[in-house]
Amino acid sequence: MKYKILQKLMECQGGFVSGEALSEMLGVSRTAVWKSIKELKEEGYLVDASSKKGYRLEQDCDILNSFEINYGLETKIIGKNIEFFNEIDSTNNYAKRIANEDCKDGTIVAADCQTAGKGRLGRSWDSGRKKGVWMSVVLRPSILPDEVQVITLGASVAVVKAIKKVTGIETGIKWPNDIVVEGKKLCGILTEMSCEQDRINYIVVGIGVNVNHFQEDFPLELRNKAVSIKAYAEEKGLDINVCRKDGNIRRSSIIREIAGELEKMYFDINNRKTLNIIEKWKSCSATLGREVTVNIKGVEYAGRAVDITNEGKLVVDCGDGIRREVVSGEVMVRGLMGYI
Ligand code: BT5
Repeated sequence: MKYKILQKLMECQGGFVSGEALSEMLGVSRTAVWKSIKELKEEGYLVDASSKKGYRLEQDCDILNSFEINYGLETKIIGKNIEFFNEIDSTNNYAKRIANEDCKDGTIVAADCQTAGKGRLGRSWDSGRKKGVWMSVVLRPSILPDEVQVITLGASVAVVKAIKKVTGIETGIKWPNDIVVEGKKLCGILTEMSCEQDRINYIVVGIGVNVNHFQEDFPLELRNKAVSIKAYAEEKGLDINVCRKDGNIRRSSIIREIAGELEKMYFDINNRKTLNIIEKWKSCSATLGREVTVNIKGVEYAGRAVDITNEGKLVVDCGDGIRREVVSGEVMVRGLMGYI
């Protein structure tokens, strides 16, 4: 009920609606309206109440919940089902659990805060309250398990495009799954899969975007290598769209844009147009053309990242003259200049 009332208040765009009108429109008592308004206030919404005029939403705070994510979402599959948590251990863990229980294709799990956010290979992901987009998407693509890499590449492209659309900021992709800006990590992607030999049961794409951190919000060990959209914009003096009341970037807009872009990529994948994704990835790459070091089964090679194969493997022209194809997970790629 509270979100139905919120929707009515939003539709009034800063105007007043009387409690009576709200109770009539929604077919509930004035007390029920009052209770919902109280709940909205507890969630952080600023609602102005006047005994004569009724209620008015003094919008413009970055509040994240399933209503905000869904409001204006125009996708067909991604985000048709949304599960939101104020706090959770890891959205990826929860998404895997509900994927095993047959949740809908395209389900989004999002949280305000993660207490045990995960990176790859058992690493942890710092996911402070109200600071970022911590989300996972359940996908059931019609591809083979060994083609899964293209999903991670497509998800990175989707995030780059979404950030550009909402904030105008150009970011780059460090192969295969880091979104970086000026050498600092702004977003990480963790793809997890359940499959049989020739069939994928589901894929969970976990996306963590640093959005509203000040640089000092990051733990000490990350301060030199992590950045948020807001911290970057402030450092560069960029004029980006923020909420008037709290000066934060609206995380729900970023999630909606990611959902929209991810869906385009998902359709491409299901229609076997993976080359489209590879081409888009190349155009956003911060790795191609760079000197990199790769570690293949314990042996380190220095070389130059020259291409990406149609399956999403990185091609490295190594110092010994051999071109090696590198798969993520088995291999660590570190640029010689830190994060790029
Ligand atoms: C990743 O791993 O970059 C994947 C991160 C995926 C996080 C999302 S959030 C929603 C979903 N639910 C989850 O539990 N996870 C996903 P990796 O490439 O292994 O990078 C991890 C490393 O990045 C850490 O060891 C730190 O050095 C660094 N790091 C940790 N938190 C960070 C942050 N918030 N921003 C930038 N770097 C961070």
